[in-house]
Parts: sequence; C-alpha cells; structure tokens
Amino acid sequence: MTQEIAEKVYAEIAAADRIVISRHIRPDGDAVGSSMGLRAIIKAPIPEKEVLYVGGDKADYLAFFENEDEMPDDEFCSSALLIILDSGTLDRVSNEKIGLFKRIVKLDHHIDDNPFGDLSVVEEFRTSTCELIVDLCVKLGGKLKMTAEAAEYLYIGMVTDSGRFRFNGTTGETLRYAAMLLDYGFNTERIFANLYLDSFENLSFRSRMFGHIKQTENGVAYIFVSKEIRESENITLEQASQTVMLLDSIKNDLIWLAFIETDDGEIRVRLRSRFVGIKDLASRYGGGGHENASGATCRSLEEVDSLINDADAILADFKKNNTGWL
Ligand SMILES: [Mn+2]
Repeated sequence: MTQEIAEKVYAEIAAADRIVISRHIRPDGDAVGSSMGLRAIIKAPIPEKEVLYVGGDKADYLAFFENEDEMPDDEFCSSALLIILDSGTLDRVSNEKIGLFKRIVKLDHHIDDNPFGDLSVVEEFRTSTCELIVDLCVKLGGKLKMTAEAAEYLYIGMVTDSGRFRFNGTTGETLRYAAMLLDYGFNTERIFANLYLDSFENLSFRSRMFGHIKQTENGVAYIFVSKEIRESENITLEQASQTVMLLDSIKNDLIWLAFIETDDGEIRVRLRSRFVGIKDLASRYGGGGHENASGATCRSLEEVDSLINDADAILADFKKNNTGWL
C-alpha cells in the first residue's frame, strides 16, 4: 500500500482509545494470524492501549496459537473502532455486535464485491492478509512495532494462505516479508508440526476415502460421499467436504470435484482446478466462486452425472487447445 494509505490506517488506530479486531467465521491461519499479529504490533509500542481480539468459532488446528479476548460489553463496543481482517463480506464477520461499533476499518485481500467500512484497504494481489499487515507495519516505520511473537503469528498466516508459498500470487515481496519475519527467530518446527500432523484416525478415514476416487476419460477426478458413507464414518458435512483435498495432486487431473450428499437429498459440490477455470461451470449449477475454487449444488444424481460430463467436456476442449498443463 502507499505511504498515504498506511498513514490513514494509522490515523484510525491512533484516534481510537479502544480497538476490537475481528476476522471471518470458520477461521483459517490467515484470519487468526493477522488478528493476533495486528493486536501485538499495535500494543507493542503502546501497551496501555485497549486492543482486543475477539475470535468466536474455532478451528482445532489453530488452537496451538490462537489466544482471544472476551467479547467486551455494549458500552465498550459503541465507543470502539472495529478492525475487520480477512473477510470480504460483512455477513462472514465473526462478531455478533458488529452493528454497535463507532467506526469500522476493513483490511483484506479478497475480491471486493461488497465494499464496507469507514476506511477500506483491499489488496487482492496479496496471497494473505498477514502480508498486508506486514506491509502496513513496514510502511509505518516505528509507529507499530514488530515483535518475535507477532512475527510468528503473521508468518503462520502467510505460510497457510499461500499454500506454503506455492500459490500463483506469491511474489518476491511475499518472500522478502517472510524472510524479515523469520529474522525475529521463532520455532518453525513447532509451527509445521502443528499444521501438518494428523491423527491416526483421520489418516485411516482418508485412506478409506481414497478408495472412492474415480476419474473421467479426460481427467476429471471426483469423489461422491453419500449420506450412507457419512453416517457409517460418522463425519460432518464439513469433514466430508474436506475430501476434495484428496484429489488435488493427481497428474493430468486438472479438475477435481467432491459431491457431498446432505440429509435432505441435495448434493453439495466443491469444484477445484489448476490451469483451467471452473467458475462458469459452477454458475451453471447454481453456484460460483473463483476460477480455481468454486461451489455448486446438484438436486439429483442425474445432475451429478451431467456436471461430471460437462467438466469432462471442458477439460477435453482445454487440453486440445492448450499446452504446458500437467
Ligand atoms: Mn486470507
């Protein structure tokens, strides 16, 4: 961000005696990391400032570093600045008192379809909100203060949201900022152990799910998690949806789909892809999202077949007309 924008954000922070930081529901490493990081770098130079991070719902794999404050009372909220991180829309913000706050500042990297906030800084080119927070800190010189603790939180968000620095948006600046954070010295072995290790039970579950993966002729990998499978495995819809991740590293399978049968017979679809876009396909089935990650809904098994066939046709066409994919 420009110096001018960084100063505007700082003016909001400086003018507020009370600050609450919130992130999106169903948190990921970037949502929690940017919130914890921002709280730490605001408080480091001014420890007496009241800066609270109010999280809300939890993700187990983030419990090793998430440390939230209690939701303050209404009187506090109505005199406070609310800083919303990593949330593209207001309805995804995990804060039931959102309507009470005096002012709202939004800092984010998602597509800005529904702008909100008295001040909004959205940088879609960043792989993470954490990267944006580091940029803010750098631009502001000593007004906010990076600490070893904050560096670790922000590093976790950068690592997770960039797919371990693998995704397209990863730039030289991403790595320069990550390098800067690493210089503060924290235990990366502990971070990666927390992010990668899985329970034996979950690995067994995944091994059983691998047996359900199928492929089409032109390279659509898909998995159908029926109601029956969900019940026998005793898993939630959310856990069933995670099976889409099992399909992401198959050579030549550029589109992958997970079909999750719900209790009322509807079938939720998670669509993912590399090299080829699937957003239009998702919109044909009542969904949408991003070019490489979308969601949709099928109302019958016939619609499931039809979606798989459409995906296969898109891929046949793509492979015929493009090179360099794998
Ligand atoms: Mn993010």
